[in-house]
Amino acid sequence: MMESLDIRRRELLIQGGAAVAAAGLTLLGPTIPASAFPSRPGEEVVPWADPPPPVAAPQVVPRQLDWERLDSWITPNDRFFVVAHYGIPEVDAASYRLAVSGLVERPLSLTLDAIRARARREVACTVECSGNHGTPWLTSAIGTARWTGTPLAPLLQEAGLRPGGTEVVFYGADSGEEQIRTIKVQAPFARSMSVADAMAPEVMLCWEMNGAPLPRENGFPLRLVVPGWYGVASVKWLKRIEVRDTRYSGRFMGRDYVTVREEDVGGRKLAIENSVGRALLKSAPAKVTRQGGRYRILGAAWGGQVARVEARIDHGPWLPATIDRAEEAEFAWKIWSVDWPNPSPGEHTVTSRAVDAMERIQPAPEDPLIANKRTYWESNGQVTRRIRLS
Ligand SMILES: Nc1nc2c(c(=O)[nH]1)N[C@H]1C(S)=C(S)[C@@H](COP(=O)(O)O)O[C@H]1N2
Ligand SMILES: [Mo]
Repeated sequence: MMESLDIRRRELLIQGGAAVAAAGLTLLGPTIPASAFPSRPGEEVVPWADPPPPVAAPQVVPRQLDWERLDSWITPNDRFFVVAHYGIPEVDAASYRLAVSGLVERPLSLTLDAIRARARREVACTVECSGNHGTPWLTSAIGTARWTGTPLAPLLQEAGLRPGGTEVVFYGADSGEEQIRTIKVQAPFARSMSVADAMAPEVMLCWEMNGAPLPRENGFPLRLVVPGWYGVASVKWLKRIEVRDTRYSGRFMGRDYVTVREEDVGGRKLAIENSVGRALLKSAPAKVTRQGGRYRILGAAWGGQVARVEARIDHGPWLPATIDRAEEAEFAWKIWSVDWPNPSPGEHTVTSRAVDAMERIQPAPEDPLIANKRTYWESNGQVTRRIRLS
């Protein structure tokens, strides 16, 4: 039986709507569908005037989203971004085994069939690389998919966590040569989470993406999906899960994907470092469209409990965006749009900002959170795009 996290969420929304209707409220006014997609008849995309430069590391990032082509809540597999730090390994499904080892009562070695026979779940979630918008050529390392798999927590429970186990390490089948101080070693791609974080009900082992087997580049035959975390947590080509009693501090925990930010500590600037983890509140304009003489801006917002989104043109006032309620899920981006009435010809900028349920605002580039950062990860500052209108 398929239990879907976003269906449960939608039921809640429907109940909420029913409560409003029952109270006889007409807050919502006439029901004008606020759907952003499909595009309206005759609507065309006005291209951005600031296309990103060529990708500096095409082997690591072979594909990114095309914001101007964003026309669905779900990103089709062949348009989904790919990040592969050690190349794209070919894993043989027939001989594949997932090992569960370390501080467990019963180490496991599972075939794909055994994993696929477990409780089936689906989660719609957005995956964003934490380097996205941190460097000019990485501005579209994001996508949203329906991931199908099985929850991780019951599997760890079956293996039996031994007392003292505090950390769960996820190893991919891919590895590469790393220079660490004076030595050179072959190191696997790996990430770890605390036992508490790994046991969260939404963490899943997935073998399908948007109803198809995982594409090779997105982790075939099995990947971890950690909703609500930056993409780096969702280990692809998953080979081994190890429970330990020490912190794991491989390259992707302790050297890369580490935010270094200067903070004022007693009048001195000190560099404070943190390993990238949960996704941060963010939004970006996706595209500007024209339908006859009418313009609108469409975008996405994600990485937190997005309550509302605002957009501004040039240095004008922040305009409230309409969030598309047609398709929503707890861990997936929200699609928003704003009408842009009577734009003047010439060059303009378009900026957006998301606001969360606690009224926290996506930071501006000059906010110390962003401005004092010395590494490019966790670049959730407001995104400004340039456009030229005729
Ligand atoms: N085994 C493995 N898993 C990995 C990576 C990797 O290089 N190797 N890259 C990570 C990073 S940094 C990101 S952003 C996401 C990207 O997922 P995608 O390629 O399916 O879009 O995968 C993560 N999982
Ligand atoms: Mo990433």
